Amino acid sequence: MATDELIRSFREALESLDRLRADEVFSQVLASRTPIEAVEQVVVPALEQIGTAWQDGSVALSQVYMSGRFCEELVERVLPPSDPDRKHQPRSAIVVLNDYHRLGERIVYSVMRASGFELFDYGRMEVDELVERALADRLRVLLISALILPSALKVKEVCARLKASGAGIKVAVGGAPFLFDDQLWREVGADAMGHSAADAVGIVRGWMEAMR
Ligand code: B12
Repeated sequence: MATDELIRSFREALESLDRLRADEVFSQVLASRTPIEAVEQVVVPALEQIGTAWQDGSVALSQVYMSGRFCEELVERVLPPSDPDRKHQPRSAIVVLNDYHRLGERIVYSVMRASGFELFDYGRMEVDELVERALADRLRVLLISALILPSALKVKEVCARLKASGAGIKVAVGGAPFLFDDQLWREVGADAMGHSAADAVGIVRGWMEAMR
């Protein structure tokens, strides 16, 4: 089945809250893709379409919520285990700033770990707690996931305070508001923006080279 058709079937199963059908379609997706490809090529676009449908009023928030929950379970089940040959540099962490969308952060975290990076998982934090913790942990790299615009705008304060501390922490951001507006990451003072979990790995690898 073509990717577009798989996305459509998966999305339909999610919207009708048909967990078995969603599982079935996802197994079909996995038959010809790695777990990460399956997530990036089918799960993420299906959820994005559901988000857009919610915005134009054709699906209810409960459908969005249940779709998110189903996908969290699926993703948790298939993401690869950590690579034992971990790269310990630079000290890194990932966080969801201020909002309750955690799926993207979990995917980026798993993919980073599966690619050999060790990083703190801060979960969900507010600005003050995040800045304090990042400095206390002597981070060199901070990955921030923000899915609603108010959270994305708060990245500005985080970046300003980290820069003012002189700790030299690099900040990469990702999530819907940064996908909707491709200049937003610069406006909030981040050092990089990624469209996907694979981008996160590429960004940190690039910085590692530069920090050597
Ligand atoms: C599922 C979902 C929910 C679920 C979340 C469940 C959960 N446990 O996560 C629930 C129902 C709870 C929810 C609630 C709300 N939501 Co919502 N939600 C979504 C939806 C449909 C999908 C998000 C998702 O999980 N995507 C799948 C993941 C894997 O993708 P991702 O997060 O984008 O991550 C990928 C990349 O962006 C990237 N990435 C992510 N982070 C990072 C970080 C770095 C450093 C890098 C490099 C890459 C990277 O890699 C990931 C893997 O590919 C989006 C639609 C969309 N277009 O995103 C709306 C969306 C994010 N929600 C939105 C809104 C408005 C809300 C609510 C305010 C609705 C309401 N009125 O109550 C609440 C807010 C709750 C809160 N305070 O946080 C809006 C935000 C709009 C905006 N500009 O602010 C969106 C965009 C929908 C829309 N089109 O309007 N939501």
